[in-house]
Order: sequence, then structure tokens, then C-alpha cells
Amino acid sequence: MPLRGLYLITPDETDTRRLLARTAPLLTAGVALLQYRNKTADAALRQTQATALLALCRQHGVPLLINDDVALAAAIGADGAHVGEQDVALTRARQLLGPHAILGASCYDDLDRAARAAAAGASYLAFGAFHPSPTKPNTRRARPALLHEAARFGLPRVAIGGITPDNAGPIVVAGADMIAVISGVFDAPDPVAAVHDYLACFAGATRDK
Ligand code: TZP
Ligand code: MG
Repeated sequence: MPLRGLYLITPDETDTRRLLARTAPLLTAGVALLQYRNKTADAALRQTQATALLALCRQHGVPLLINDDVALAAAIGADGAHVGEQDVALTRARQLLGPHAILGASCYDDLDRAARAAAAGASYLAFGAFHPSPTKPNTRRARPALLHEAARFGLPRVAIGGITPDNAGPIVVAGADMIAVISGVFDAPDPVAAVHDYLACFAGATRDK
């Protein structure tokens, strides 16, 4: 599965039925990859929600990654995990998940971290935030040129942070293989239409590299 297109990340949602109802139509709308992220759930709710989302993703042929919790990803047989600098080390995550899992690494605005992540077995490198993020307001900021520079690692580049269909174009042109989004889809008046709008940004863009 090529890592290209829209990478949807779930919002903090405590109601599991509502989480599934909000996510299901988006998986048929053209999402390439789903990440389960819930910063407010306890371990039991995370397990419940991740397991339910995995079944939904399997129905729709969309891979599911688990944010932060590599052990949970391994336990439920998810397609992979996404880790940041506060999480388990990438080499350990790769050991836990096995050689075929998708292992994502948050690299923020840091090309040195990206180099280490690539050497440790990351499947893709995530950079951001490219714009102020309503979901994660106090996070580091990245410039689109960073995506161009990160081409040297030879891994798919993911861009995150405040990305909307209106500002995604230059980020795709700068080299993003995937756009990772929470609020731009889940808070949109019509989330399915928002997915289509993001996909159009890929269709219309000519990349620098
Ligand atoms: N890392 C950097 S910004 C961000 C994360 C997890 C949140 C992205 O959410 P949104 O709503 O698409 O800005
Ligand atoms: Mg994390």
C-alpha cells in the first residue's frame, strides 16, 4: 500500500459508537490511512475503541495505526503505530511490531531526528505543525521547505498541523506524500466533502521533488 494521500487521525471522542459513526463514512470517502488517537481515554477505553476501529478499518480495507501505544497496536494486531519523542524508542517499537508493520515517527521540525528515525526503521517521517493547530495549539512549527530537505531520507513524508484544503497545496508541492488531519475533517460542516477537498489537493499538485 503506497503511503500517499489523506491520513486521517481520530479526535478525542469518549463515545465509542459516535466515534465509529463519525469515522465510517470517511473510510469510504478515500482515506488512505487511519490513526487512532485519543489523548483523553484511559487504557481500557483505548483498547475498546482501537479494537472496534480495527474491525471497521478491515471492512473498508484501510490500514489502522495506533498513536503512542505500541503495545496496544501489537496486542490487537493493528497495522502499525505512530510514536513521538515521549513514546517508546523507535528501535523498540520496531521490535515489538515486527518488520512488516507501518511505524510512523514524529519528527516535528527536526531533520536530525528524522535521520535517526530513518535509521531506526521508521516507515514514514512526520513533520509539523505547518499551521497553527486547533487540536494541538502549543506544538512546534515547521516550514514547508523542510519537506523538500527530508526527501533525502527516501521515506514517505507526512505533514501535519492545522492543514486545511485551502492551505494544503503548497505543502503537497513541497513534497508531502500524506497530509495528516484531525480538525479539518472532523470539525468540517460536511466531513465527507472535506475528505474530497483534501484529495483534490493531491490531484492538482505538481511536486517539487
Ligand atoms: N501534531 C502536530 S499538530 C497535531 C499533532 C498531533 C494535531 C493535528 O490536528 P489538526 O486538527 O489537523 O491540526
Ligand atoms: Mg505520542
